[in-house]
Amino acid sequence: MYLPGNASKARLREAENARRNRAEVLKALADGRVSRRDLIRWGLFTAGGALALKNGFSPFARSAYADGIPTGAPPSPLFNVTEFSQAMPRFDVLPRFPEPGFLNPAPTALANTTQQPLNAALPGVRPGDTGPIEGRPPGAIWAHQDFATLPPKVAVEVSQEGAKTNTTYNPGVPSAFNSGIDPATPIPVRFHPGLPTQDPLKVWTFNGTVPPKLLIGRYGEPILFRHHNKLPFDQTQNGGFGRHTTSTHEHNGHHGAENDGFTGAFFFPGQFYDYHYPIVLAGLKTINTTATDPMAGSPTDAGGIQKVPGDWHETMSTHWFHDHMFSFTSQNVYKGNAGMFNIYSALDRGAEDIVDGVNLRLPSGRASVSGKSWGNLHYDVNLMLADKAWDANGQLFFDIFQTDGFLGDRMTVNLAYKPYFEVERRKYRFRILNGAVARFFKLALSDGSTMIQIANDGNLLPHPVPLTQLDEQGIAERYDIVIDFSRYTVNSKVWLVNLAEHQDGRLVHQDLSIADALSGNSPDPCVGKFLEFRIVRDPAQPDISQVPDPLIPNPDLSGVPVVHERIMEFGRGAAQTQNDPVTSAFGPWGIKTDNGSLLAADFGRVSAAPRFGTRETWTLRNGGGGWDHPVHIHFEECQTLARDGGPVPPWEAGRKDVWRLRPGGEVTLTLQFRDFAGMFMQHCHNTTHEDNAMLLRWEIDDKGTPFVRPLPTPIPTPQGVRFQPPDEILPTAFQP
Ligand SMILES: [Cu+2]
Repeated sequence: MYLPGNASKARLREAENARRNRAEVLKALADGRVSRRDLIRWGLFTAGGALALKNGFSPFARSAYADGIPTGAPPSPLFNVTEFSQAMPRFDVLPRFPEPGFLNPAPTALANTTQQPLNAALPGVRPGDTGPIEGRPPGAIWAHQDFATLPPKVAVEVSQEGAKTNTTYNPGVPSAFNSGIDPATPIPVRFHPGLPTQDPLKVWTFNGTVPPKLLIGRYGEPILFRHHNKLPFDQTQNGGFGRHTTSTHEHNGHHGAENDGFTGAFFFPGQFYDYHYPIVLAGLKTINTTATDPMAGSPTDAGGIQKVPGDWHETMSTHWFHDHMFSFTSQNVYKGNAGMFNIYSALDRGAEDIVDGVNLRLPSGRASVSGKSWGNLHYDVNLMLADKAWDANGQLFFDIFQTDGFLGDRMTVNLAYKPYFEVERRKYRFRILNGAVARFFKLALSDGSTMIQIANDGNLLPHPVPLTQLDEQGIAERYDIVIDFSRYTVNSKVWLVNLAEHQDGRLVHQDLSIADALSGNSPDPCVGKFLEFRIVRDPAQPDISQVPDPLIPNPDLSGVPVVHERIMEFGRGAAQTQNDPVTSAFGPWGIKTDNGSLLAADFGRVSAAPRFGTRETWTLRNGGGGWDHPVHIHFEECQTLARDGGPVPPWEAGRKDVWRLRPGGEVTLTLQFRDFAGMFMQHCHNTTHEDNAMLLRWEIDDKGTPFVRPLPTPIPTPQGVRFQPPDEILPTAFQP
């Protein structure tokens, strides 16, 4: 896909011209000046949605300069920057404030529909129009569920905005634990100090700044996450890609759908959206309802445990949050709309020196040193992996015409190009997020030594799993691992290495050996070393952290009957049965539900509607062998029952929310529908596939008043959200 840096000048020029041409068309498409139908008519897209093989346009068309070789894309210029020459910044911890009292206006159970004048640059706005200050759909169905019983105690206020310099960086640790970075030094948005600063229209992040943001929370302490949209009012002011509307998904929160970032519940520049994250253990309304189980708890500031209702086996640890804008998720997440969320519990305390028989004492830091009884980050490090590309000017570049899945050619960790990170000779926990658009990773240490996987997606595993290579990690999957650096000497180095070689965004082409990945011979520039660990000193105190076994056993579902089974098959060549201009997407990708037709996404279509309070079994099947799909189910952590009809490997044996189906593969899982209700989603988390229509809506809507069967579809406009009946209800949606 990407040409090597030593390709001939003619070929590089040819590839750059093709890329410019694609960028022109993408800009026109993003501006709304042309439609996908126009592109098909012009012969640039095939009817199936693939990029036509036109010379001078497609990176896959044959080069005029080399027989049988694709044009390719020009490599992202490095401006003489070398790898491992910048420190990796830790995440930027979002400030937390006591609520009520902080947010103005105060958050409300129903959406705040106070009117404001609208900016005339917003789409469809006439002079004098007004619209609501909050973009959340109005009325009882989209009210915060259990807002009175689980009122917000903490306020976090963020904005979506264009790139600007960070003058308030808070890594949450002293600079000795952040490779010596002085947080008082202003940080412009750039992938390396030697690379150009990003234009405000090219990169849109939380608060407009880097490093990426870390939300800190604990059970029993609901957070009101107020998200302001400060993106340009004019949707053509997008630097060539990205949509100025957004919907924020807290992946994988157990809460009402009004807080889930439903793809059709997006909001406009000038508005905010209040997301209420109750942070509760699943089962809170049926299990341990009086909060007597000592294992089900939240860390108190005094170092003790405040008991909470629910099933402690449902405790979660590592989430992330990101844009879920219908048809624009890949562009918006790639542009910077992604953060991480660490959730602390009695079990996963973030204080390794608290010994009470409940705390697992995972690597984090000592309360007795920091004075913080929970949430210590000294030895608990978030890593967001993402492949990026930039143009000849060093500005972020995206290519929607790679409908197989967009691949970048430069590896970043926490949005820094191939950085280093200083560590002590002791155990560390790394919470690794695959934040790519379409790339899978497969990680190993350069010396082939052992890592211990302790969590998969948001959840600690039943047992820790020692591995010399992690499994392939799909987009949106989180792997928490522990690395013990005490086996290295001070001043030595070891690297994290990516073994998964891609040729395109369809699937991993091959998993290389560590030696082959390190050889530099792979044509994929994102294979090989990408993060350098520098072992710089002994720890000031002995390492008393632990990796106990067991960690968190799976919830026992033996007493919960399975009332229904569903099959979702993911494939290419989908049909769109709807003409709804707002809710329907086009593209080659789709989902077949219960052996029906392969359908392209329509968020007005109800594909499944399980009954509140029940349990079902779903089989997710890959309809083809030439693709992999990391499929995400919102809302409820699922237990994987089988992979390809056989046993589940130990690193997938816990609860999960994303499954790689693998080519021709399938997984069977079981999930419950409880505590909250509303409309949720299931989709491929290769966000290129998702945006090109591999997404469906499912809902829990028979909870009683105010829910109705089926739920009306929200249609956001700057003047307010209107509702319409579902476009379609699949025949098996409400069965039995
Ligand atoms: Cu996919």
